Amino acid sequence: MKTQVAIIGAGPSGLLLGQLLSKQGIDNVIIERASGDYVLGRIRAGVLEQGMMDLLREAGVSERMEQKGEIHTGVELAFNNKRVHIDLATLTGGDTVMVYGQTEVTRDLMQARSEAGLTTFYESSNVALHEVKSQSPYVTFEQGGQMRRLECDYIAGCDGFHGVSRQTIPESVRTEYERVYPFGWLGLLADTPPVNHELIYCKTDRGFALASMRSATRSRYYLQVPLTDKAENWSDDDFWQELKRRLPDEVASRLVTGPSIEKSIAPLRSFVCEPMQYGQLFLVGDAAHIVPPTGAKGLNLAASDVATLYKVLTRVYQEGDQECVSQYSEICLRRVWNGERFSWWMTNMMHDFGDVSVNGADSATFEKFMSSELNFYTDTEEGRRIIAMQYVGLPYEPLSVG
Ligand code: FAS
Ligand code: PHB
Repeated sequence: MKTQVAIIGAGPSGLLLGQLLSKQGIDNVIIERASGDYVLGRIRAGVLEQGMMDLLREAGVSERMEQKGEIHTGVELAFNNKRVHIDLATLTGGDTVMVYGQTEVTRDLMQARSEAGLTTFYESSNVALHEVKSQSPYVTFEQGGQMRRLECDYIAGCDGFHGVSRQTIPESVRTEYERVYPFGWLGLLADTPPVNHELIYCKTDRGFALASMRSATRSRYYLQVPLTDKAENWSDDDFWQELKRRLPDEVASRLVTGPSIEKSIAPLRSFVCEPMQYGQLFLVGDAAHIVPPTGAKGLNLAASDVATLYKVLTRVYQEGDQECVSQYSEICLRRVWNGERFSWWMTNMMHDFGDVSVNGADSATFEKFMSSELNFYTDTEEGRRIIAMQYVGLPYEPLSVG
């Protein structure tokens, strides 16, 4: 078998890249470890930046997003018994975010790929990347009990944090940067009306909480929990009671509770692998970087990587420009590190680090620093503008002129 671009992973990165390349006539095949249903069953991101909305429109898969997604012009931070509204649209000159779940984005992309008759090998095992430094790399994998070999020009490693692609870059070449946080997020999905029309990020002395949503009838909530916690240790009622303790009183008083349809704990980590390319292999999205979800950046940074790789490969195949290939990693990392810093900063400001010392400061001292930071950036319009600019997403980086 041969294709132009082999894509490892059918999460949002792989599917979006495949769709964009296909619209430019660039042949691609996706190799995915799990089943399509399993991929759809993962409940993850909920907020899309302007750049991702535009990319989904360019990919021709935005119809349901336009119908079912909700434009949000603001977001709230609640702390020290006050609620601060960050007016995203006013502070950024009109930029907004879209609330539309990653599951729906994945569903739209899967449907478009299937309708276009593009090849996706689900439930593939023993995926291995070969000769990535040569001009003729290839991928081997097992599918339906048969070993397969896919010849290609380039490989896009869109296989997430636990994938095989990053491991294909020799350790001597890779530099990995990491911060693991001493807590996780317990997420709950319920078919109940959201408690508020905008997202509320809550900092309390009991820990962080986030009130989000998927639609007017489906809510998504998160609680900061210790790393030792397990989702099965939390009954729905325990979750709702604790959420009420962390929401602002007026908001908690109107919380509609109901049975959970999903409950899971996600660990929080900041992680970046440099470089994001090696020979004909490009790392995309979570395969290269992870952020704590406090800044709603994970899925959105994956999208900006996809945009850059799509532009590079389109230039290669349509203009024969090989020069731009070497720009990929540097261009992606400039925006990735901005997203990493914002997510780390929001996590430090909004969470309770308990008695864990941070950056050499004991927890009480660190807490004082962070409270001052939160007040400084929310008390002034300039400070709120800095938060708003990052939250809606910084502009995508252009390729330098070839
Ligand atoms: P993904 O991990 O989504 O997809 C990788 C794909 O590759 C998967 O389908 C996997 O099965 C496949 N794969 C793995 N190894 C393979 C192999 N060897 N061969 C073939 N295929 C392989 N982001 C936010 O913005 N907000 C959130 O609230 C949020 N919550 C999250 C909660 C959790 C539990 C996790 C893990 C992440 C969360 N994220 C969130 C981040 C998340 O949305 C990612 O940024 C997004 O899924 C990135 O998409 P991909 O890069 O496609 O990686
Ligand atoms: C979500 O709705 O899942 C969500 C929204 C914003 C975040 C994190 C998660 O920052």
